Amino acid sequence: MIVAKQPGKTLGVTISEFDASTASAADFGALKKLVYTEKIAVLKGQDLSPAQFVELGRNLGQVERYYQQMYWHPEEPDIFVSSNVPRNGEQIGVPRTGKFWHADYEFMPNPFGLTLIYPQVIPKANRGTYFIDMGRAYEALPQDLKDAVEGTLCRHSVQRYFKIRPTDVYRPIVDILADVEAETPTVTHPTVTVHPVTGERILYLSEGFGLSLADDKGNDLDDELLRRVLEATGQLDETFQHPHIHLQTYDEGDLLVWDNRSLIHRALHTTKPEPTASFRVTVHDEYPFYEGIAV
Ligand code: 7UC
Ligand code: FE
Repeated sequence: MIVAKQPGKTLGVTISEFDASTASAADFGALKKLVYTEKIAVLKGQDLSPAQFVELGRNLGQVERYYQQMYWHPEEPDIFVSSNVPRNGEQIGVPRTGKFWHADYEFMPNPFGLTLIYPQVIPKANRGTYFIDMGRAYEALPQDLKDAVEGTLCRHSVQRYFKIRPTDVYRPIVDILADVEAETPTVTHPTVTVHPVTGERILYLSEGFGLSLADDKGNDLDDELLRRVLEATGQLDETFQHPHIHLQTYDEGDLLVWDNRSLIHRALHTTKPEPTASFRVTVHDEYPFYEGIAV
């Protein structure tokens, strides 16, 4: 495997000549190490079937299947499908996913450490993923904000971005919200987590799933603090020019593996819906999601 920096980018490396079918355990270990330190690894020139993509995930750890069936690939349920391209005239997966700042499974009690994205249909314009490294964003916080979030907790829920299903039509929205809270109750994680491999301190919150901050006893903190932290990290910049924001674009054959502990991301979808489809596999590696997590 040949590793190179991404020209003009402060985040991520490209890896050429990584063949998942012949890679050794040591190769998969080396790939994971790069993901922890460089945050994004772009495997170039991949040509994998859905089953081979899942197999690649299994070689990195325990694959986590998405909790909602409507996202599943029809033949490989361990693949989450984001697509607006019908297959045999039918929708597969869900269109326009992830168009908001978030970490994957941030609203779950035990999120996974690794996300793999394998774009299948890449539109010509305006398709990519924005990322913010929340380790660096924490490092860059003004001292008063660092002090203000120290020892606090953040509550997370999928409620604002839960996708209405065909079976939800004509149901009262309050009933749908109650179901969401019953199925995926609001979770609490430390606002500042520690990466189990790199030891970095990470601001673990997002505009999409972060609901509120609380002190260590669970008392609500002023919403203004959450807003200031979101702003300082670049998540409120709708022009996407904030220095913390990295845009990852895709070439045919790219397969991304990223550090879901320290990166938040946001899909860039075309305003005019060009055909676009991507497959996702998510993996628990051998480390806890953050130091001290109760699982
Ligand atoms: O449809 C979506 O945007 C999916 C989102 C609510 N969850 C992705 C995840 O892994 O947290
Ligand atoms: Fe996502």
